[in-house]
Amino acid sequence: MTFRFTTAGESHGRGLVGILEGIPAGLPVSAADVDVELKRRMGGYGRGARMKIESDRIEWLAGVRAGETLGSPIAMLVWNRDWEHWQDVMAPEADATPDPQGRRRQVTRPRPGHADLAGSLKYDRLDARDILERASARETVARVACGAICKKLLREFNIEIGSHVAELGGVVAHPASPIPHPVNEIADQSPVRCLDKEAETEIIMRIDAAKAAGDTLGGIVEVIALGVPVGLGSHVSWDRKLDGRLAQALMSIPAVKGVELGLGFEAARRKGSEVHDEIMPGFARATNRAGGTEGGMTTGEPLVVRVAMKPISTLMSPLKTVDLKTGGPAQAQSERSDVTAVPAMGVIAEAMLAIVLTEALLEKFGGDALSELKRNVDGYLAQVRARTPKGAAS
Ligand code: EPS
Repeated sequence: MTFRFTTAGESHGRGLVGILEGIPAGLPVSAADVDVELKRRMGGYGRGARMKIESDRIEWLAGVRAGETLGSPIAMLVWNRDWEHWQDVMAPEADATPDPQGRRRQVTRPRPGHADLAGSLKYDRLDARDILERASARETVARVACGAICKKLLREFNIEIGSHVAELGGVVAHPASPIPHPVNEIADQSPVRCLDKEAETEIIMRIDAAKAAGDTLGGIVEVIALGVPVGLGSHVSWDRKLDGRLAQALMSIPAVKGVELGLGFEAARRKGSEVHDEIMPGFARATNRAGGTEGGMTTGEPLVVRVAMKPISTLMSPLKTVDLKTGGPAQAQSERSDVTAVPAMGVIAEAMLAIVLTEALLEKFGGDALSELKRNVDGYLAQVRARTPKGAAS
């Protein structure tokens, strides 16, 4: 069985499409299951005016009938409400923009940090809008829609994914330890999805200050998956290692610059005795510094991934650049944008984690129908239980 996931759509184009193939037949799904995740993604203190225009909701295009998946590719559409204001700029027809030099709202002063310059050179575009419209994080709407279906599937196996903001604008949160669960029930109450109230207040002040200065802020999100069975992914080949696949998927989120599993970079500074998680009777672990993988496979412990996002590269107080039209020095283009999107990035990271785990689950257990997949998972869990020393949780 092939699992595939792709998206299409430009930020100010007609809309966004997400396509997901390989989800077994018989999974109950509703538009509300998806829309609730889209709404979470739209939130977060520090977002710009665009989120007041949009009201993201999916329309099913394919793959679902009578509230259940069919096993066929699932296609979902989200209209861009802002398209209304951009029709003449973004129209697909040639006669709407007869002269490429005469296009409206051209971007010829590439923003340092954005895809503008490299993309314009690579794709031989004079107007960097041809690049930035797709490079925009608006695309993540479609990722979150696909991730919502994956989350629904994972929940059938008691796998639950959540996230919280661990750091924003240089303010480090100190949440209670262990992190309370379900983490999203608490994180979603906070305007910056932070579990530490004191840090939340400070973060909001920093966002306000950055906005006043025409600047932007980055941060770190921790994403957690509970209930993941031992043995997803594999040690046998580089491209089957789950940690590598997670890193790729999370690093692909716009503006993400770093991904750590468990202790991450900190593990490199410690002795082995302070890093590895001792195996206790019943195969329980004394600690989970590995963050839930060993040898490219899940250990059965919570998956704990930290994702670092750089500050958004559209600055209202712009940096130096070179004008693509004149070749002369200029100030980078300023467009309406967000001061920070770190809280939203957590929701997107949850979606990407759900997509990677779904792919790994389907590749290990197969199944065209949910019933078949469940039998396969149950058989494997019974096998693992049989090998687990008595009196222990498995
Ligand atoms: C983005 C710029 C802003 C963000 C956008 C990502 O959009 P606009 O230029 O329309 O104000 O709001 O994010 C979204 C639209 C979204 O849905 O997350 C960028 O340049 O990446």
